[in-house]
Formats: sequence, structure tokens, C-alpha cells
Amino acid sequence: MNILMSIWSFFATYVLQKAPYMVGFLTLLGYCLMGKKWYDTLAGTLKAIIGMLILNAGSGGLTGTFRPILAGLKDRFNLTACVIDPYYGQNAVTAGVEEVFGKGFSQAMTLLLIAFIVNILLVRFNRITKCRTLFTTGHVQVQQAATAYWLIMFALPQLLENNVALMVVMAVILGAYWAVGSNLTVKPMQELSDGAGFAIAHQQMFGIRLGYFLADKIFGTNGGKRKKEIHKVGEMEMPGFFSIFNENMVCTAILMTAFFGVIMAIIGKPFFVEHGSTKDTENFVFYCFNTSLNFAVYLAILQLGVRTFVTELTASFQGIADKLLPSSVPGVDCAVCFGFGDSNAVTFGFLAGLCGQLVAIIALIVMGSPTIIICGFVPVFFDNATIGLVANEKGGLPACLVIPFISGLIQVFGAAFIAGWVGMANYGGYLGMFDWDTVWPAFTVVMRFLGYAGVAIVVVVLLAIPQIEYRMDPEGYFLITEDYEAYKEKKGITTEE
Ligand code: ASC
Repeated sequence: MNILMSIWSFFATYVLQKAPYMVGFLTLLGYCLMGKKWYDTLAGTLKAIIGMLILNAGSGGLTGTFRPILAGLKDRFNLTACVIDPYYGQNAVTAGVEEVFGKGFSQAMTLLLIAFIVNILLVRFNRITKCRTLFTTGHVQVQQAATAYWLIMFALPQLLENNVALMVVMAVILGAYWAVGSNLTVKPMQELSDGAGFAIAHQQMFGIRLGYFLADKIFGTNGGKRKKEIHKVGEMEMPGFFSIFNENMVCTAILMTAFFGVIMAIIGKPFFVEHGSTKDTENFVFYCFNTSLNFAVYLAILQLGVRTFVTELTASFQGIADKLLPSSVPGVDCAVCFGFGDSNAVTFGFLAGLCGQLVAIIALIVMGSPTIIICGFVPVFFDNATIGLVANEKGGLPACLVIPFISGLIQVFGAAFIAGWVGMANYGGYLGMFDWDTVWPAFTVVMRFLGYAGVAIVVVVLLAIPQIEYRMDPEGYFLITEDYEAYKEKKGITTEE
């Protein structure tokens, strides 16, 4: 028993929660199930792990460099505000949960395991449940488990006395959210990547599907019903000077220098000197320029990581899909889709989302809202870049700008409402990613006012979503993950070169 516990604890700590090793584990398992030669399996597994580590280096670099800059606005102006950021959110839970609910969060690991099993079961029986995606992004699952813990205890205080019931309610809702949310991204991702065979398992999965839907409905061909030419970001011929914006690295470098240059100038040199990021003797303009250029550097690293691991993971996952989880695809970090589609849509989506967030923050201040939000880098960049990328595919440049802008507004207003209401704002942070500013506040309201009936409604609504999607296209639904080429042929989709 002790040995089993140690194995489980090792697996939970070093595999389940660490995306590179989870991806490596799935690659290893997939290739073994396919009966690949041991040395090919070894090579594939290593490539998958290293690719994910490279991706993490890129996304970690972006987060590490640009998160303190946005958060610096808060310190510079001495604001008491709630930062929307997954890491601040997690810290807020750690700092406040004991004080507010008289209960620590020691069962996080057990919860993760049960919720993960719920996810696996929903996929295993997908002829009934219609769920096709397995969550593999452990760090995100930990952050979500922490926030869900707070929201659910706030909504259902009666659960505080009953640990088992609390665990069951949380595991079922989280497991269903993971399976159903990532399942919603299958179609947008297969179309974006021309059938690379992955879905997104992150924090804006409903946002991705909503962005995809609205981009097509408002800016696109409305499912082929409207004749319309879509001008995607990457296809536009820019004249003269503007043609340099066609090159992703140049575009990112120029826009980020302009943007972060202004923010860093507002924050001022003393702040960066005080925080040890630069020295008093160093030229501040040069420091801002160099820091901003690093945005393009990290983005390039991130895309290299995606190229390194995606083929290995999706090829090996075939073994898992054939033997264990039929018609399924892995759900991966949202940054993976930055390796597909128009790279500039990533930059435009981010900047449009940021404008939306800034407008919403000003509105909160003007309206005298009791909760003021500060943009965190992770939601504003990773959510809006992803949504922008998907919107661009369906509705071109206007969609890539308008939809992330609206998403930015929603992120701030949604976070201000929920973080203020449940009391997390008092601890300085909230998760703040798109689904957690929309879908989860809605869950919280329903459960708070309807109690256990609310829990039932949330679970039934979640589980109904894949059923509805399936009924809209029974023939294409599983084909899109099983054989994308056949799916395209059936739907008459031609791929542009
Ligand atoms: C998150 C989170 C991160 C980033 C990363 C994006 O939600 O916690 O570190 O997004 O996963 O690649």
C-alpha cells in the first residue's frame, strides 16, 4: 500500500502536474500501444518532452518578463486592485481560503486525480457522452482546482461540513468542464491546423468556441450561407513601409516596442532599478527597447517548441485513441495553436484585447466600482491572442480585432464582478482567464441561488453541450478527429496553399 501511495504521489507531482512530462508520458504510452520499436519510442518521447520544455521556456519567458511590467502599473500608482492572473489567483486562494472558509486546501491532489478520472471516463464512453478530448495541462488544472474550490465553497456553504460531498461535487464539475470545454475546441483547432489532431485544454475554451462562432456569423460566411471574401491578417498586401509588418518578427517587435515602451515610460526608470531589472547607470531607452524585442524572441522560441512536440504527441496519441480512448485527441496548452494560422493574428489579438481591458478598467474607475482590476499578462495575452487567431481564420482582420477587444472588456467586467462578490479581490488576485470571467461566474450564481439543484443544472448543461454539437453534425462529429482528410472531403473543404 505504501509503495502504491509513493508511486501515485510521484506520478501526481512529477507527471500529472507537469505538462512536459504528462505529454512525454502520453507519447510513451501511445507509442508502446502502437508497438513501435523501443528506440523510436525513446526518441519520440524525448522529443515530446523537450518540445514542451522549449514551449515552456518561451511562454515562461514572456510571462516572466512582461507580467511584472503590467503589474508594475499597480505598484507605481499605489492602487489597491485585484490583478487578474492565474498565479496571483492561486496565491490569493492560498492566502485567503483558510481565513474565509476555515478550511485549507490539502486535498488538491486527490481532487485532481478524481476529476482527471471523470475526464477519462467521459472520453472512454464517448459514444454516449460525445466527449473527445483528454486534458493534459496540469499546471492549469491546479490553478483551476484552487479557484473552483473557492467558488464552490462560496456558492454551497453547506458543503463545508461534508468533505466527501465537497470533493465529489468539485470533481464532477471540474472533470465535466475539462472534458466538455476542450471538446468545444476540436473543430476550431482542426480547421486552424489543417487536422494536426489536437484540441485546447486551457482556460478560454468556451471563449475560443464563442470567438469562432461569432467571427463566422458576423464577419465570415456564416457557415457558407453568405458569399464573402475573407481577408485574413497574413494575406493582406501592405503597401510601402507597411509591408514590413508582414514579417511576424518585425511586426511583433515594432508593435511591442511602441506599446511596452509607453507603459515602461509611464512606470518610470526608478521602479525598474528598485526591482533589480536594470541599473541606474544603464540607458533606460535602450533597456525598454531591448526588453520589448524579447517579446518577439520568446514568441519564436514558443513556436519552435510547438513544432518539436506536436507531431510526436499527435502521432503517438493514435495508439491511445485506437486502444484506450476511441476517437479522442489530446487537449494541450493554448500556446500550441500559435504555431499555426497567421502569426500576426497573435500580436493583433493581444493588442486588441489589451485595448478592451484598458477601456473596461477606465470604465470601472469612472463608475466608482468597488473592485478595480489590473490586467495580468497571462489572460490579456494568452486568451486574446488565441481568440484572435481563431477569429482571424473565420472572419479575417476585422474579426481578429473586434472579437478580442470585446473579450478584453468581458474579462475585466466579469472578473470585477466575481472577484468582488466572492471576496477574492480582497486577497489581491483572481484567475481572470476568459472562461473564469464568464462561464464560472455563471455556475457560481446558479449554485449559490439554487443549491444542489444548481449543481445538477450546471452538470446537465455541461454534458448537454457535446450532445447538441453531435446532433448538429452526426456524420462529421467523430470523423473530424478520426480522419480529417475524409472529413474535409465530405464537407467539400479545400485547403489553400
Ligand atoms: C496559463 C498559465 C500559464 C500560461 C501558459 C501559456 O494559464 O498558468 O503559465 O497560461 O500555460 O502557455
